[in-house]
Amino acid sequence: MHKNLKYFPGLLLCLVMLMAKYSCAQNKDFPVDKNATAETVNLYRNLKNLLDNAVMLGHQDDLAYGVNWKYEAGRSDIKDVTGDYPAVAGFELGRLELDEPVNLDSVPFDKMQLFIKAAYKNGSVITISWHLHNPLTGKTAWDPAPGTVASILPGGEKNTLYNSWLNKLAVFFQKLKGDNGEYIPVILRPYHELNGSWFWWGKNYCTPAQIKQLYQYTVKYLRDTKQLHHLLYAFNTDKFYSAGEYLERYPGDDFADVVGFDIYQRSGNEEFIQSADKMLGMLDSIASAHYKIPALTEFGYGRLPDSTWFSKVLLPVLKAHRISSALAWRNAGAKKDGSTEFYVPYAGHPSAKDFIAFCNDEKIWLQQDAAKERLYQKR
Ligand code: BMA
Repeated sequence: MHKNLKYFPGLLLCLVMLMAKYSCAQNKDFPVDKNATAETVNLYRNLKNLLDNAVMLGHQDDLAYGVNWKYEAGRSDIKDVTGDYPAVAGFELGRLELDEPVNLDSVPFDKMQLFIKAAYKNGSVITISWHLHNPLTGKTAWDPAPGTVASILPGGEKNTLYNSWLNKLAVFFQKLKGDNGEYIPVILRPYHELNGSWFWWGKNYCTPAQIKQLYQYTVKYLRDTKQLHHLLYAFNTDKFYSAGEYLERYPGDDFADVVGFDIYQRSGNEEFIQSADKMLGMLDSIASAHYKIPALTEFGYGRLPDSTWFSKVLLPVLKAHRISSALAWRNAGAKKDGSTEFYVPYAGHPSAKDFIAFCNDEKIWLQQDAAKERLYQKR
């Protein structure tokens, strides 16, 4: 053997280790779409880098309507109260799959396009949920017919129908462009609250393997078949009690950029503080271990019965953890069924003053704070 050859196996091993380290570092620093647009990669990296500094406050349908108003240009309940818009704008695509002009909460899809463009232009983050109809029964997302998930997977009787629904989503996403023709990045959070059992994709109606396959299939279809490269993907459960439960239906690190959960207060403050604190702690550990962005993907205390809830209950728990954003659910106001729904105060509400104090905390960011960071640009 040539005397130098004896070093060859060692050198080879070093090379393989270096390559593995490099590719791992790249994966940690890159969204699951390796062809993501520059703005999408920048958003992903900036959100990660800001984890120690900020919790971006979000609100579902913020620009569309609030309590006692609908579609008034530039209006927002959060802006009415604080003078600024939220840093995260949440929207919902349910019924786009049915070719309807308005979503399940009566927001016209053409108006939604304009709201998204306005929020992006002002520096906010866009996130979109999808309460899609049940493709097997033709009823709503809340029709939990067993076998629905299996029916839309490849080989299932509704797979072609499901693909046609994804095609419609793709058309909507392709129309989202900024002033320079760049695609507007969107954090899509399909199949949310999947450890609950109220939607047809819930845990009592499909196996972990089936929902993981569906999640992976959906990402691959939008990313690879439809060639959409401006989407980040958020995986999110409802309330959970252990990391094992959280990860039971997780599609894997190659299919999620954001990890989150939804939480609503339904009883006392102490109970909420304890469970939110525990879940945020577990989420932070999971996100760190998997190199993902942790987010509170939905939260709320319906109709705000406690006028100091934001500063006394929510703020301390949020500040105790690393959490990229927190999205308050929608201010629907009076609904057709006679109920009233809202999660952030509107002008004149008894919680308004406390909400201003909450938003004034240096860790809670609204749109102007987010805009200063130029989230879509390279830092
Ligand atoms: C629920 C409620 C419903 C709404 C649905 C989808 O939490 O707000 O009124 O239709 O979300 O947005």
